[in-house]
Amino acid sequence: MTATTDGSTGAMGPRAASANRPTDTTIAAAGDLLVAAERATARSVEYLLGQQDAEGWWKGDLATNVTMDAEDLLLRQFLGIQDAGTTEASALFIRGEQRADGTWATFYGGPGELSTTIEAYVALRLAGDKPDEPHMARASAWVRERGGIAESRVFTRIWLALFGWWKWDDLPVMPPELIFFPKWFPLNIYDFGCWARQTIVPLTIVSAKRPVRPAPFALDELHSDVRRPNPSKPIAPLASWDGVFQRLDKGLHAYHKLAPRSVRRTAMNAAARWIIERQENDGCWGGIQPPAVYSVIALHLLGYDIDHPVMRAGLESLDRFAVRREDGARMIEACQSPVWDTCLATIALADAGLSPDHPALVKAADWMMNEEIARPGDWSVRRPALTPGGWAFEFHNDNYPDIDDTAEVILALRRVKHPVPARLDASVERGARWTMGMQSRNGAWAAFDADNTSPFPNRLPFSDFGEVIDPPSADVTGHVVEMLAYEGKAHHPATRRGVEWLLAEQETNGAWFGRWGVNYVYGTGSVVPALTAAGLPVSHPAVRRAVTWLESVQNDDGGWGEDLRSYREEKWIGHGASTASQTAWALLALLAAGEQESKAVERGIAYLADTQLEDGSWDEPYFTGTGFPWDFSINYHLYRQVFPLTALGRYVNGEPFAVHGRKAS
Ligand code: R04
Repeated sequence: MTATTDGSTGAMGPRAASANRPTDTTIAAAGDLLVAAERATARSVEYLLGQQDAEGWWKGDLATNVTMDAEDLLLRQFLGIQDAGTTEASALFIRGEQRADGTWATFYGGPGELSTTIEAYVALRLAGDKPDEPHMARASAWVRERGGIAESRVFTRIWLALFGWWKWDDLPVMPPELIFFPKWFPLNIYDFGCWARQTIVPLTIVSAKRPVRPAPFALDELHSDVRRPNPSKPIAPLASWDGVFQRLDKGLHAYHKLAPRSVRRTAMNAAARWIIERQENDGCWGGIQPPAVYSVIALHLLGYDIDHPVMRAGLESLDRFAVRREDGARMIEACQSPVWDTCLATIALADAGLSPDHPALVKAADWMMNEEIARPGDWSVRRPALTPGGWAFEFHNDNYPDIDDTAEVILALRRVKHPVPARLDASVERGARWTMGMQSRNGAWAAFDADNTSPFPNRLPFSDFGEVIDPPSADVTGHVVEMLAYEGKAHHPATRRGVEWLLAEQETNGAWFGRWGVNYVYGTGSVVPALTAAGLPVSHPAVRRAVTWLESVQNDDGGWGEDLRSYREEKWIGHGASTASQTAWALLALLAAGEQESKAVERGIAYLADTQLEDGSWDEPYFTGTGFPWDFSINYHLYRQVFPLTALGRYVNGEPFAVHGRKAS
């Protein structure tokens, strides 16, 4: 159905004047689907070109959940730098995200979530909302019903402990001496995924200092009547991993009291040095908000005044995570996505038929080439001999280039005819070589590191939220295999091992898991184009099974949608309300599988054409990006534009390398 949320008519000009006609009778049955697809493509190209920054990049908002905004206010409160305007603008955003039942969710349409609701509630109290106001009372009643603060995640209880609302002794201990563990020792910081590592190192300082700032109010209303003496699980037997790690935590609590002062001081200084060495040119850490927030707190606890250059730059970088909405609300981004958005937009525009030497594409290529990372980073710990090369996701994150961005930037650069081809070639070749060097032992690729697969970080009582390691995933491996194939390396042993890993990783239903996008539709949309690019015939059983699965989960409206609950409940796998980005991912797989003439593709293309808005864009309230499966979800505001355009472009113009010719392998 054509149902546009802004009340505009559909995309099809006069023929779409009545907004509620079924797709089949509007476009496909009329036999002008190709014309409709071409028109939708042209409008989308115009829209996307209009979104490019003068410097050549694209960046859509990256929306997550209100813990970002709440923690921003808690940080300001902790440092004593709150200001009324900022507080009210954040409160406005947080209030606007509250659900009817008084709770906050972590994604659009999702269920109330305890830790998120607690943090949002506390932030609103900091902003002056009173506990007996109806919206606050509803929230606190729900929190109490769910067991109160005691049942919330470790991060939430750390924030509360900073103000005396929770006891430091009732939190897992993470000692700063961790920084001394050599890189071969279990639980050394390089065993953690880079995001967890950057969060944990500053938190070890906080955990050792155990600061308590006076709370501006009590929080009795968030404690449940059924208070449990010890919020942690009952003690597990010593012979189990849980038992071992519980006793380790007990030992660390004892050590916290006994740790020799000089050892502690040396450890905290080493941790501080580790943090400061990793501060980026823009003052941020890792381009993501949580490590930046905890780093600022940790350095502050070690005596860095808020006027110290390191602190100033850090706090200013945090200000740049704020996006102003039209209504004055202030939304904090967890992260900013310019490199990722730019490579995806470049691919989309090129596939849509924009000339490879179009100024917008050349400008984008120039910008991307200037973003190439030329120095070692944390990844070098596991791959010390590997030459740098590659890209990060954000504006400034030189210490953490990632494999996913590098693969997609290379695919994007190859679509552009640059006036200095040798420069582009050199950049691409460094990136491809780096990517090959980052292959994990099992033949697949992860996002940031090689062989980051230790089972121990997940066992810590500290690790009750999100992912703490970075093992290889099908979606990233798909992007890498696709890139290597287009680089003429389809028969290289590294690529073959990647393909073998992907084939072994296919689920029995025919899909692949989506680690960084929701969910099996994303994984499958990434892997199928990779397999066919690498030379698998479209008749290969793995490709056929994927096609069958995608066709089996297509919605009646012609689109595809997969609910975030698919990370939790099997019945949601492949199912959910249709969205533009997920429909596009399914189409990318089907088109790569040679299904352009199929009913499924035609209905999917018609869905995209029919749901396009007047200005050439699509709407998408649903979150289709994944930070951590289930725990942290992302609404990438540009996904709804770039992926539909890529799908439409490939439908209209054919597969990209059927057009430009594949490099000889
Ligand atoms: C889509 C593929 C590119 N790449 C993934 C990048 C995602 C960018 O967005 C985020 C990345 C993040 N990391 N860690 C966090 C995070 C948030 C993002 C994070 C979130 C919460 C907490 C700690 C860290 F929005 Br608490 C890597 C592969």
